Amino acid sequence: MKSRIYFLIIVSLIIAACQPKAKEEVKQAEKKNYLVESQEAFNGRMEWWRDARFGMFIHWGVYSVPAGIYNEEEVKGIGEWIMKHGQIPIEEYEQYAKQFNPVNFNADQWVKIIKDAGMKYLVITSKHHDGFALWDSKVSNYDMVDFAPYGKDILKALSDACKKNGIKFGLYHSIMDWHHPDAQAFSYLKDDPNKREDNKKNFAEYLEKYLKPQVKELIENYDPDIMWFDGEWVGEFTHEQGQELYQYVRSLKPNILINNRVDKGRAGMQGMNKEDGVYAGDFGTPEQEILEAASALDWESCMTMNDTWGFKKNDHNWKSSKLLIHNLIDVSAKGGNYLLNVGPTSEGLIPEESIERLASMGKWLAINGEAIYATEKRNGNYKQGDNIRFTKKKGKDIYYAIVNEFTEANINIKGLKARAGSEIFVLGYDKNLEWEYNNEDGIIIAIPAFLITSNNDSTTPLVFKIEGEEV
Ligand code: FHN
Repeated sequence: MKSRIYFLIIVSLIIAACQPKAKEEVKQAEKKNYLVESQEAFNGRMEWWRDARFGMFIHWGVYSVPAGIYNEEEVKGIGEWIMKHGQIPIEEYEQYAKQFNPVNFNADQWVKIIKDAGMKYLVITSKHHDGFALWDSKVSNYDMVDFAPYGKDILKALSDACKKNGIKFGLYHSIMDWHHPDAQAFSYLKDDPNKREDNKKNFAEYLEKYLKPQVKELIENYDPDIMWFDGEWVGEFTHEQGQELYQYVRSLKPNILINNRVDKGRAGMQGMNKEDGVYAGDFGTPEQEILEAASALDWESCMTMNDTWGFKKNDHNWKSSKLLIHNLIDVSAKGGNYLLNVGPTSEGLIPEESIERLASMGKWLAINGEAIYATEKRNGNYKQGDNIRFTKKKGKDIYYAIVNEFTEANINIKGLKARAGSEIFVLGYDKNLEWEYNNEDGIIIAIPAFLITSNNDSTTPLVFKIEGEEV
């Protein structure tokens, strides 16, 4: 009898031991490989982003408190790097966090500025390299709610305001972390070759126990449309970890978009290394640059309006509205997106200079937006000299010739043939224009005098809408 009982116990123990393994195996088999995706599924996921063309980048964090000044001296370089460039010890930098109290922050106002600018999405720093979290993290106390006097969750307010207003919501998240003890390694402290292996081990722990749980919080609590990683270049972060992070994020939200800096595939600032899909990431991220030519790959040029991402009180080197509008056109013609940065103050205000420029862009887009949004990514003819850029409406035989400046009474547009009998318009003016076509000169459009005289106001560049084909 006893031996039968022993036998039964042993059998049930064996069954119990096998049980979780079998479940684990099923789980493994079910684990989806998000690095492999059909073109159709990828196109579907990317659609809103490709149509959007124009988004706001927001670099906001503790660095807006010193605003470029440390020990009464100007620290050279970009504002959000002040901790590194000023060699500010962690405990001292934390004191700035204790003063970070943006009482004038108003999420609805920010989203209104975004909408009025004609932007369709935003990407804000949930955590920059300094490690400070803008949301109420349960993984760490080094955040806006637990560590700073403000005590309110910035990402909650912004994600709600975005949802309410139909603006897509993205999060910039730094892989490098100057604050976390296990992430110090080559990135911040002096690199000691004898400690490299330990550093890698520590960093792997930081990824598993800190970065990934924080990313999980972000995705579960704020439902972002984009995870925009950065700080991936540090030696202790590997390609395999990048692929794994990509898989992890997609497993939490399958239709999310992730930039290429989740992995090690950024090829310089142009950032377009896709090498047979070896590197993870849905789009390239040229920084402070616009690709030299059109590309059929997905890319987004991120750019500052002055010389810093995070607020610096003495940076007044603003780009003109005209240049910013031209950049947006140039990027769109080459099939990319434009992610234009603002660096709010520690009080929570977007600088006036930025607001003015965004308003001008919005004014231009309100008239000419159809030549920018939902235009087709293609490898075709995207420009004529420096003065003209071409875009094409998605899925239609409609082209836009966007002319920066002109003084002549006629304009010749080459590389396009207008459909016989079709009408050519300038967006914003309700009269069709006289035109003719010949093989040598292309489309010759007569420019009415009133359009030439308005050349310098905010309606320019002018957009000619042409139905036809490329030749
Ligand atoms: O080091 C950062 C920098 O502070 C800023 O966030 C930009 C934005 O693309 N990215 C990094 C450098 O590539």
